[in-house]
Amino acid sequence: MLRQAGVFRSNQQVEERVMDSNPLERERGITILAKNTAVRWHGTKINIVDTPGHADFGGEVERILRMVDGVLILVDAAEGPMPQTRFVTRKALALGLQPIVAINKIDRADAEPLRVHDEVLGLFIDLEASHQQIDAAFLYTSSRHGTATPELEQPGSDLTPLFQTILDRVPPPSGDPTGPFQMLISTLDHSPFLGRLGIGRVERGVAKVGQSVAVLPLGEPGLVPEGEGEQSRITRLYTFDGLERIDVGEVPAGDICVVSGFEGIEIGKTLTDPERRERLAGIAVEEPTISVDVIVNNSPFAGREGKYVTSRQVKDRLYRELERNVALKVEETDSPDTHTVSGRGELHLGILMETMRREGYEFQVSRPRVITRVSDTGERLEPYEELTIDVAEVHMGAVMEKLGPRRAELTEMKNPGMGAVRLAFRIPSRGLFGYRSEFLTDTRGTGTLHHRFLDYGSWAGPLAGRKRGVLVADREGAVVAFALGNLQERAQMFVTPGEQVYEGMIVGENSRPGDMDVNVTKEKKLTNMRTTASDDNVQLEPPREISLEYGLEYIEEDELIEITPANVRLRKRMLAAVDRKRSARAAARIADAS
Ligand SMILES: Nc1nc2c(ncn2[C@@H]2O[C@H](COP(=O)(O)OP(=O)(O)OP(=O)(O)O)[C@@H](O)[C@H]2O)c(=O)[nH]1
Ligand SMILES: [Mg+2]
Repeated sequence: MLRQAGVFRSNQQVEERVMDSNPLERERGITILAKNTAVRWHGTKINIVDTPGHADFGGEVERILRMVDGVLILVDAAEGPMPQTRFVTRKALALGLQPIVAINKIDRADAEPLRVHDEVLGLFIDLEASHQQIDAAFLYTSSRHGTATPELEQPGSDLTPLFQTILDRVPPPSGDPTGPFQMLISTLDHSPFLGRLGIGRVERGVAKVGQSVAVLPLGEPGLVPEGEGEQSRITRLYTFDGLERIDVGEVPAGDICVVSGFEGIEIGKTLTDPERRERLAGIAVEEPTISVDVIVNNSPFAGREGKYVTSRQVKDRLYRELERNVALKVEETDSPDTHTVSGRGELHLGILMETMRREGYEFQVSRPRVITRVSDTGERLEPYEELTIDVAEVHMGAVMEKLGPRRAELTEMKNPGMGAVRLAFRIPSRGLFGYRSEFLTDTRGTGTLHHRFLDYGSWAGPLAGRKRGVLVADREGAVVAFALGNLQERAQMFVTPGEQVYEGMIVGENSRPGDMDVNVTKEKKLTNMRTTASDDNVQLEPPREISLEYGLEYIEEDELIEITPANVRLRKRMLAAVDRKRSARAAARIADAS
């Protein structure tokens, strides 16, 4: 759309997914933050907000939906609507927005656009779309080839049908440009020169540089008494144009703009004419589903690799994140070194941690806990996810056997042939903790697994946890190949020779239940006689890579992830082996007594 609307010069080299500008977005190939752009088509300006599709970033979608008058829903012509499509579509339909459906990637060899068309209609009906919404325009597109068509029999030659459908179907903004100024802030940004910036749509009147404006505090919609909130002047205004921001003098109702001049601006706040202090409804964001504790790093290696390590620094950073990450929550705990951070899923929290680590922060994280709710009838509820698994048929038995005790329910099974199956389950989020590593072992690393938040359902009762124990280093030192060579027969190692470890650090996975303290720094005894040269040449299996998100899914309650700019380590909360033994004995005594 950017290209065909003339945003780029004809010979300009443009990278793919040009709006996914943040480094983590480029690395992972997913959109994380919602972003604005705008194109012109035959004299009409079309503001476009690109949002993430993944349900974990649902807060990004919720906060921008108030800026738009319609939605373009992109569905893959082979995969059909995914669980995350359901989430964002439900949000948009509930706000009464008129959808346009683009069934994209029709160039794929395995595309089945007609089947997907039916699936999308089914989804709309399921989500209780209005008659008008069900009557949505459907287009078949290939963004790779830059084509759109309303009829599959007549292949499109460009995106004209898409632009035309947007002009025909999306109503122009309804705000009255002659009324008193009013605007809702949907996004925050920051400029080194101008400080805090607010992004949103002018709902009424005109925003003008130099104009005096009231920033109303958050609260119920309606008139706000004099004296509440702050008053300040608009110092700069920008509108969107392609990938640029254009410095302008004024912005009329209906257009989306960036304003500067207000330090107290927050997402969901209303800016108004000081003479007409009328607050708009704020931005409704769903509650988080999982929490972790973020703890100051107190491992023996604390402070070695990070720039920001103190409790104050970590706390300030977490609170700063709240300003723009609207679905996140941060709470204090009894300990000043620990904050509870809650979000929409492991990916939501994982991305925050990955970002902090790249900025130079060092900290520790606990095992995630699900956030339970109570239903209207007083029943305890917990979050459920949709789990999609692709495996070879031969591994299906192992997968089913493990997922049963984790309370997964098979919802769909497809057999596209060639010995592979696709399985879909509904499973409590808790049931997934620790499953990924088992899955990889059971499928010899050949299976793929995806999961997404679905909804809240009945509490599933006690669930099985991680099946295997871990290997724990029993002393500090550098890892030696010889020691790994001896251990790898009964374990999958996480460390490589030369790496520094400390007592209480997790260095591998036991092939059986139960933890084991091991010495990974043990050198081979030196003898006078060398028997064979091969003794020094141990063949090591490659270690398991421990990523941050892997760690979140893997660890148990008595373990932590230590996150630094250079490393992700797993550790026991209690580092000294003697302490762990004593506490295990005490726990056993209590269990015996009861
Ligand atoms: N074959 C084919 N591939 C496409 C087409 N459009 C996009 N892709 C590919 O699909 C992949 C995902 O594209 P994205 O633009 O990141 O998808 P998205 O929906 O924005 O993803 P999220 O923002 O993470 O939800 C990329 O590798 C694209 O190259 C198409 O028309 N045909
Ligand atoms: Mg995207």
